[in-house]
Amino acid sequence: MKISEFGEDIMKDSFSYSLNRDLYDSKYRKENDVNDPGKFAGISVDKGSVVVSFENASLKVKEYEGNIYEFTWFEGPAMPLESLQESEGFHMEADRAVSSRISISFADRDIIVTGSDGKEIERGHVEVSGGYIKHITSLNGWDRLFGSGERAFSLNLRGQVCRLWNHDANGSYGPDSDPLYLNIPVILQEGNGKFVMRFYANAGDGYIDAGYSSEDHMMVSFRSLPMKYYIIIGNLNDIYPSLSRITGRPYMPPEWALGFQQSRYSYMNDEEVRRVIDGFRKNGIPLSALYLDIDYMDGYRDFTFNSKAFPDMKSLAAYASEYGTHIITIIEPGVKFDPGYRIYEEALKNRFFIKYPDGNTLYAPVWAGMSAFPDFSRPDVSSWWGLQYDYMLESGISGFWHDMNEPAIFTGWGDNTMAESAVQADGRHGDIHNLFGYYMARAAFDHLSQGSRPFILSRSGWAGISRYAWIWTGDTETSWKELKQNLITILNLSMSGISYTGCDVGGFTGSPTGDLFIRWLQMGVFLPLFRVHSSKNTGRREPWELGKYSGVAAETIRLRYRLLPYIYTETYKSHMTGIPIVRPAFWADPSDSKLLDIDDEMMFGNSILVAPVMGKGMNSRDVVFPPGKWYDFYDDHLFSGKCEISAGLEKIPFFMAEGSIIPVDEDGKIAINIYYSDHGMKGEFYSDNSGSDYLLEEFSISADGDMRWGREGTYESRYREYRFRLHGIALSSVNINGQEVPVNENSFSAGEKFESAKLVFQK
Ligand code: MIG
Repeated sequence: MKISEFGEDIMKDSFSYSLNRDLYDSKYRKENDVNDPGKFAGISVDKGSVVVSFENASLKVKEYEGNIYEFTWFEGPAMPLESLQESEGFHMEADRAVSSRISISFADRDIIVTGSDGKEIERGHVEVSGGYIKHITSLNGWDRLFGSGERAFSLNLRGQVCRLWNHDANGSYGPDSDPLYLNIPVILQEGNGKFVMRFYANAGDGYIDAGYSSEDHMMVSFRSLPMKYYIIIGNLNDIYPSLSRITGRPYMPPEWALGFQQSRYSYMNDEEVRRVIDGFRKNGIPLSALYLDIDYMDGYRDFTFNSKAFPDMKSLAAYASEYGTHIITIIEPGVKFDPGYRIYEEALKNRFFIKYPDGNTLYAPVWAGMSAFPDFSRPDVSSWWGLQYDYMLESGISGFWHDMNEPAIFTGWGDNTMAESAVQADGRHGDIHNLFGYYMARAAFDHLSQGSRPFILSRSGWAGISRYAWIWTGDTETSWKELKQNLITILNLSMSGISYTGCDVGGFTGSPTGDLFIRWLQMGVFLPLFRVHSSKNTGRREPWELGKYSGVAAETIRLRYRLLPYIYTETYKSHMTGIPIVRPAFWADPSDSKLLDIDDEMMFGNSILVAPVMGKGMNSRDVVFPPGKWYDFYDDHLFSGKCEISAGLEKIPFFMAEGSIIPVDEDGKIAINIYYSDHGMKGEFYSDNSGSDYLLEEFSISADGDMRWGREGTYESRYREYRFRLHGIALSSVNINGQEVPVNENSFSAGEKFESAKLVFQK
């Protein structure tokens, strides 16, 4: 946002805030009081933990269940992490500390971590220099690096410098912009198909220098403490569950959140919202959520409605809900300075706002003008904040969109966020800056989850944000380049352990051409968050406003709803395991080196490979397939290796892995799609009552047709009749409990659930 776009008051406020910030930050500058660890003094084991002593430091290494190793050099502000289960631990063997899976030794200046196979996992040291405390580890020439949160870089981050400082991109960004809204100190290192993950439990300012300054080193530096990191080893399917043991597992969202969501900055009033909902209804396009951006508020005051534009929110929400549409409102972290405004008065009286070190409340301009910011790191402030959502719920609002929570501040010059010297309960703002949005999401979640499952969409966050909220990639440009970039950015968010991700379909800032919009929408079908959003002064993007592209847009959105049973099942699996829903193609087989650099394909859950078309006028593209055979969704054509796939505008190249079983909604009926493989087939279908009553159905079929249908839980799904559809092989007959059942169009139906069946294939 350019400052000149605001009125004079905000300009004045921006300058006065910037001045204050600079005065406080220089007066209360923080001297880094950490010394370099200095000379090595010895290594020993104390109650199973390794202690490596240095002149000025003592490193403690603990082993936890899940192949997790915690390295603590210096403690600092508390981080929101789970408590871990200690495992057997270490003992000394000569000059090495040894556990059942790794050993730790010291040589030259480095701590060396070696696997039980004798291979080196890490070689590195910690040093303090230039005001930063740094962890420096060796890289091999071929190592790749992934993760680090929201990054507008290449998929492999090797050679980049990534700043860890949550930052508002100010209205628009494209490739290479850094830092962005959501930084995560998680980095996945790959070498020869083997992985090491590092997670730095630090929420202050820092950098991941991914082999930029020194080609054969990675350097992770922070300006503040703690210097504490976790190393996780194993394969990808073990590493992500372990990461989520530390940072918390993704929560289980409501099913509607996975439907199509329409947004715009802004739907201005009651009438416009009704018109949009009517449009979806008339065109027979489902709509799960509609967003109200900042203009719904009374003068940008949180938890208020502009009563002229929205005189009766309750009846509007009821109207939307008849069509299955949930209304979501934006919420800002800044509370307007406005004597007489209840929220402001309460927070002021209770001393809930963040202050400068001298005790003065920190005021800074945002949309509402001068505002103060609740200290969400405090439990009492968070509970009070959570209660404010009740008024919104009572008004019929069912989800919340946390914007500007880096926090973003309008400044005259300098960094567009909160003064580093500001004081929060958990520490100096600068030292826990990257947790601001995370704590705001936690405050809302903790209250809202006492009712039904919450939906919170947050722009900022930190490691483990999916336990509370969804995220999107913010204000991305409208361009083909940025469409491609969004996929890469989301893949690196996944590799940072984030499950619920998405982007503004069509880009935030411009008016996409019809084909760009359709291609973006098609990619959106395969992102957890499927949401169209755009800035002011952009062309309309409701599906019926797209002229000759309207039909394809409607079909694309309907496709998402067909896939919902599969998507919900994959969401449940992610919730249970911590494994992200969207994954890079190499997830399917990291030992296949040709997959490691593929940045224009993705796995959507376990069974679907997607190769979005992301170029102007493109009607086909090359697809590199992970090992095994892949079924074309549209015609069951089998692919493997590398193939050119034709894809006119109405077609999305996406493929089902052989051997998978995929539940799909067919006009309100459930179809269990079985993709034949001579290694056997299996898959799941999860459904629930939006609460704790659930049903997890597990299907498995051997290559010669012995079928089992297992179930866990008691939920009676809304689907009565199940249709089983065979792909890739002709079905001759089916026998359930000694009875022959009819086969037609290579499928059979079951009105009642069975335990086992015999399928006879025509091989
Ligand atoms: O300063 O609320 O990223 O999605 O439409 C811009 C207005 C504030 C930024 C968000 C964008 C939203 C916009 N907001």
